[in-house]
Amino acid sequence: MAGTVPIAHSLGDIYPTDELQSQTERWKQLLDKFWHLHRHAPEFISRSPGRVNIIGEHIDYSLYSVLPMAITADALLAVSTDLTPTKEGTFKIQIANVQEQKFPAHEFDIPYDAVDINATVHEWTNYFKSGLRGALELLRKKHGADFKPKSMKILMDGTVPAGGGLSSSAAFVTASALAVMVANGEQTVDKTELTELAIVSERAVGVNSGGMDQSASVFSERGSALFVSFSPRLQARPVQFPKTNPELIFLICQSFVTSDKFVTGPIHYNLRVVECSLAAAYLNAVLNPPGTRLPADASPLGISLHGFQETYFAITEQATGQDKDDAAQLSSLIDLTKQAVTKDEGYTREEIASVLGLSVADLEAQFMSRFPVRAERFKLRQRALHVFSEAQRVLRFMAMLEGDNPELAAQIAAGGDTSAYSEALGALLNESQDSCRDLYECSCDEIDQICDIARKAGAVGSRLTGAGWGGCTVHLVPRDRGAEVATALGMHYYLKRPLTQEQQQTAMVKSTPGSGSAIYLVK
Ligand code: NG1
Ligand code: MG
Repeated sequence: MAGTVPIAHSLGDIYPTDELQSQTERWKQLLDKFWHLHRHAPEFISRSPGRVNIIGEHIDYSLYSVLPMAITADALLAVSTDLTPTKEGTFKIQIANVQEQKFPAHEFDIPYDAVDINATVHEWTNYFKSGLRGALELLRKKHGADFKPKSMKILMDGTVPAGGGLSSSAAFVTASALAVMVANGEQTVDKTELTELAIVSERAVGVNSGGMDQSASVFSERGSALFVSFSPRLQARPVQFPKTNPELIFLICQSFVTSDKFVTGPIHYNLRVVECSLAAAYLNAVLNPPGTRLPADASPLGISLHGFQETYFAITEQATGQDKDDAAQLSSLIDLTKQAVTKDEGYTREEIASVLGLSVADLEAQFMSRFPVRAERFKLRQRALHVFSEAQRVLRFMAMLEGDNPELAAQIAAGGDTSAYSEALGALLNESQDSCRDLYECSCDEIDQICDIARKAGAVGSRLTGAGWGGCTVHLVPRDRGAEVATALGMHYYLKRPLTQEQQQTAMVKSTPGSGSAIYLVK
């Protein structure tokens, strides 16, 4: 699904009808505030949404396909370009946030060719700068090394909660990169180029991320989930849910346990990325014939579990003449991992290094130097088993959405009850949650509790969404059970926590799939 970022002509192009009034009010406030700050209107607004992941958790950086959807919460950047002369060889960025207390305004004089980002301090404008840096690299590639970036005045308004698992970061980085492209005269912005540069850019903020969030933010279309694949290259296409009876809705519920990847990366997110790469290298060393090179593909660390799958089956299929489809390959990988990676307690650096034929220093340099990690043991068995089984669940979920299902079609046509189908979809989400909790260890007590409450009240599937260790949950709920689920969560979870009024209001949202990045030209 190639294409360019759309120009929105009205808010109705961006938001669903039931949100038009509140969004119109919000956009008006953004424009007013911009005027108040700069005494002129912005030229355009760059918009990118957050996302919720339906299924396929922690497998994007192993280059397996995932199924997220955009939500309506988003990052908006109101922008004008600025012709005021600047210091020789620099351009100026003036950036402010509508939440000025929480996110103070800044001014930067930036050399044409060096956007400096200090990833060791947690500063909100780093996300803008990382989008800026990525966009400038692309612009320089297009227009030559002596390209001079424009100065910009920016006012940001974000409604995706930060650290809440709905990918405020990808929304902000993507909207920033898009804003910089447009401010510098790009009439059209290619979606794939924008996504790829946002993926690489976000790593500059200190998180070794996969590519799901940025893809969902850029490519999503209203009313559809998005199937995103990363290998052999980034591809995204919209996917529809069948019209079940009762209809299915997504309920997105915050845990209000904040998990900040920037702070906990070395023991959580970045460590998992490293464990997956180590698992791929380990499997390669013990299962592939000596000398077989793993493809150094687009994985953040150059070696991915998906890359291992490809080499392993290329070799065995050549030897045996047997062809396996993806699902069968994944089943074999689960068996092979259980046989070949036996240590439940995990592997030390020394143990892994000796299997890979490396010194510990080389192992650390190769796998752990770009992003720091802290661990005595690396749980290769559990992480690989999660990834292979989760990749399989994505395939099963997709087959249920898109495969031939005459029985379901007949039930839908006859207006019959399709609960059995919905429950089977939900079961895959529940299995995903179990695997995240037990094998990947990225859930937490509060998330487990929320899932439990929701399921008992009628959700057919409940799981964490995004990185986990707190953050957000997603629930697949038959519409007629939505109120019950919300009431149960209110009573048994939210009322028991000291929440601010704002938190109470944003704790649960019913979400339909939203639209992706857009530019709105202010007349
Ligand atoms: P969150 O923390 O929800 O933004 C992260 C990664 C994704 C993916 C999920 C887990 C970033 C920007 N995003 O999402 O790429 O790996 O965790 O499935 O780091
Ligand atoms: Mg994020």
